[in-house]
Amino acid sequence: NQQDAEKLLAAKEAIKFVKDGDVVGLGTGTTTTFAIKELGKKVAAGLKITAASSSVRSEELAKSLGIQILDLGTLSSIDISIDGADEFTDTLNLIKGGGGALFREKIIASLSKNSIIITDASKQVEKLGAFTVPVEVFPLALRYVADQLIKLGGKGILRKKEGEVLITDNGNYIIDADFGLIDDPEKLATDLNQITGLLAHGLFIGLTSKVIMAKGSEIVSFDK
Ligand code: DER
Repeated sequence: NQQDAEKLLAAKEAIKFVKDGDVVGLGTGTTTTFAIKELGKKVAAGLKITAASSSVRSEELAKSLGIQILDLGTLSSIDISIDGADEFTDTLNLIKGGGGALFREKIIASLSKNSIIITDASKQVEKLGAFTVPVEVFPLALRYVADQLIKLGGKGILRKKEGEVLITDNGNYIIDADFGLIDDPEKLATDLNQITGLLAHGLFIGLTSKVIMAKGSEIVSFDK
């Protein structure tokens, strides 16, 4: 369908920036899955890269395609990362975490010299916040974090999957917090960073080098 065609187009555009010897950060989600599959083809054709993954599922896909996976905890930098987003603005602020991998995704983005986000046309927004802000919560802080979110104006819902509370790859919970449209995402990000037990949130501010959006058969890039 049109959205999948856009995701593939954006993915193909992003991997043009990957070169021999790169350590590549792999994101998570349906758009990034297209990019990992495209990278697998280039590796099979001789591209020499290593990679670090933001989720078990992305790691398993990459390994199945012959991409060598490194231990993220040993890396002092990543040359280029490719990931998706749930929302982005033309100032390159993002909401991420729809796929539940935001903690490792944020580690990868923080380590990346070049952090590329790929999206279909549906992700561009004027103002962040139509999508809820996912936060990764240490289980023993669940009630405390939920109360702090309410104080910040965020009504949180514990994320479930097939009726069961979702447990992330890191053994934590996710709360999806509805702050409504966010006037000052930098301020909210700072406030969220102060909450003990809130391990990561889906506001990615100042972490992105480029957004590659596919709109129909066109590519639109947004640069820092
Ligand atoms: O969870 C994430 O941050 C994903 O990158 C998500 O935001 C985008 O997923 P999609 O490519 O399946 O829309």
